[in-house]
Amino acid sequence: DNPVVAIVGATGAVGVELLHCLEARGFPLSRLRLLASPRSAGKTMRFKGQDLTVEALDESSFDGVHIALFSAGSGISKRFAAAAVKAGAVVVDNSSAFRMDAEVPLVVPEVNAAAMAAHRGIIANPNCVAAIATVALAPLQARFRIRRLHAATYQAASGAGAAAMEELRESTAAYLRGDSFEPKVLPHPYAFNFFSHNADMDPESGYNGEELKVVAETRRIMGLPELPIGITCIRVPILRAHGMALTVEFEEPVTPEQARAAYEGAAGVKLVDDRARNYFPMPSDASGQDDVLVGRIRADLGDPSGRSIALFVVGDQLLKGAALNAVQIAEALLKR
Ligand code: A2P
Ligand code: 11C
Repeated sequence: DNPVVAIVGATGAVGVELLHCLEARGFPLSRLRLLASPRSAGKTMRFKGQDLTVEALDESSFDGVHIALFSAGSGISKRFAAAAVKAGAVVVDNSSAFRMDAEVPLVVPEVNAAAMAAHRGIIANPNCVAAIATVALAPLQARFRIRRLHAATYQAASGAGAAAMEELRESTAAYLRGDSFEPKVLPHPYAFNFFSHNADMDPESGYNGEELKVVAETRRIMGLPELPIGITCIRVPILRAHGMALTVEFEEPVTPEQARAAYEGAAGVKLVDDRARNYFPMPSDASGQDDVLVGRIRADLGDPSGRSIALFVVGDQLLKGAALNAVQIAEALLKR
């Protein structure tokens, strides 16, 4: 029989995309349960032409559930994942709650699908930057030995949830009307502005929580626990696709042609690298797309040794950065 699937946080920015991914990919399920806060109980959401009613999440929500897709923040995951596992469900958790737990695999199927086998009821879905970056890096890692990474990110509103996407729309409209706008979700004016990522800053190191997560998770997914990674994460006024400038240093010289060739037939990526038309990855093209767009592949002029390649990557934060990756993990679970 097909599994019963539950979405925890079904009404959120990622939750809505989970519903879409399950439907669009024809995920074989016998029943879909939608769980959210009591505020949303009784609301309906469309799935395969039917209205499904959202239920308030509680400890008993997981009776009969086989796969629980969690995307309601790490507090909810910490509180309810154990109840779901106890009820017999496998949890695919989109929060950061368990990502660095040695007993919980952290999985991007194109990169480290084999890690899933060791799960004990919970599989962690990575941070969106880590997921998108590792899909772009995996084809290079498969051919060349990576020894250092530098990343600068351009992160969309969706990473901060549905309310941040609404704040981008509202503050932009207010700006264009000439009205003042008091930020409620993000800490700084968002319209026609960008700022250092809003995750908590570690005053000692000068890095914010997002940057520290991306470093730790990228190392773990790629199986390179010591990889030196320099990173700057920035929030930009874009709705749902994250961009990142990556500079990858290898153990041996790698030409741009060799790097480009590594992407031939690679899973989950699409080359957008047209120098003649100055056409490279953009959020407007990546939004709504499953594939991560990779382009601007060139020698890094900052490393005259020829060992470093620069590239620009854009991926839909809500899809490969979150919902799609979780559904791919669930699909892989069914195959096993
Ligand atoms: P709700 O819409 O009822 O508040 P986002 O990341 O877009 O902010 O979404 C967060 C998701 O987590 C929403 O679906 C939200 O539901 C859900 N959520 C927040 N708090 C709780 C809670 N206490 N119990 C269950 N779901 C919650
Ligand atoms: C952002 N990546 O764009 C973050 C949000 O580790 O799941 C998601 C944080 C995480 O703000």
